[in-house]
Amino acid sequence: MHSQPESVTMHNIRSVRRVAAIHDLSGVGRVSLTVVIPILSTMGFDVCPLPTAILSNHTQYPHFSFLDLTDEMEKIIREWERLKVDFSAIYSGYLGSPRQTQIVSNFIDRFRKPDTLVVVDPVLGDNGRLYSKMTEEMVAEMRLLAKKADVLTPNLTELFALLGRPYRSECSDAELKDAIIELSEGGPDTVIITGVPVQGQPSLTSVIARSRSDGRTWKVTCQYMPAHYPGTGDAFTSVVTGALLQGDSLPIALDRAAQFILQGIRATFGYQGDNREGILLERVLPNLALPIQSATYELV
Ligand code: PXL
Repeated sequence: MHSQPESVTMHNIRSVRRVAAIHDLSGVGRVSLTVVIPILSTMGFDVCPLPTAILSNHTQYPHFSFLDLTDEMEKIIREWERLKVDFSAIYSGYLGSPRQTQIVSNFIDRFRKPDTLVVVDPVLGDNGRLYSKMTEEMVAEMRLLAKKADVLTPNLTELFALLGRPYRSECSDAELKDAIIELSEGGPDTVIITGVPVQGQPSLTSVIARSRSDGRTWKVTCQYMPAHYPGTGDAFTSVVTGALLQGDSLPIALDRAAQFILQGIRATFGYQGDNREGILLERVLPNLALPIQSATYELV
């Protein structure tokens, strides 16, 4: 009889690297795992989902079913430890309960190796408001988890929530640079703020990012389309994660992600549809295999 190998890593040539993806599974609305898995698979990674909750649809709809998987996560992690699975990246997003932040934090402690990329998307809210299931307790817990990240990707709403300050949509680049420096103190090396309006230019939007170890602050600007699609933050951070794993520099990773989101929004915007269903990801996924042709990044 052929016995099962104790370890799934020992005797394999690991030409495809693994990413642990810690997000919810929402059946309708193209957010979290239904966005993260296709993007990172297309970019060449083996995505291992550690689901945080199962929902009928995301929480920007007025009603939804919600199965909290907090207890199951601990069982899954225990089995992954027995299998000695190794991950090139650990990437967390929407969490289903405050206790899950501690579970993810312990997971990072147990599975992180010197070259593991830890990406935390502190999914809490958008447009100045927390999502319907999010509480102040979750914000406080997320603040602790954020410290474990190599790369943290808040939108403006999440940035101010993590800093414990009132939301403002109008901020100068210098103010955001200071906010990033504050957030990354004793925490993430790289902070990427998404969805930053460009002051005085309503047709543009931007991303501001800084790496503490590198000391430079980058700004990527692209056209703003006047529509809100859920899941674009998940798509953005997924592309950044894939690009960094592929060896891109931070500004090129930002440009690839920003351009991909704009392509997705453009593919969708021309139709009269329900924006809550997100961008037509299926139409633009193949673009991820194309090399980047131009970049907009600048130093600020
Ligand atoms: O894209 C963020 C997100 C992820 N997961 C769930 C959500 C949302 C945003 O609304 O509701 C369940």
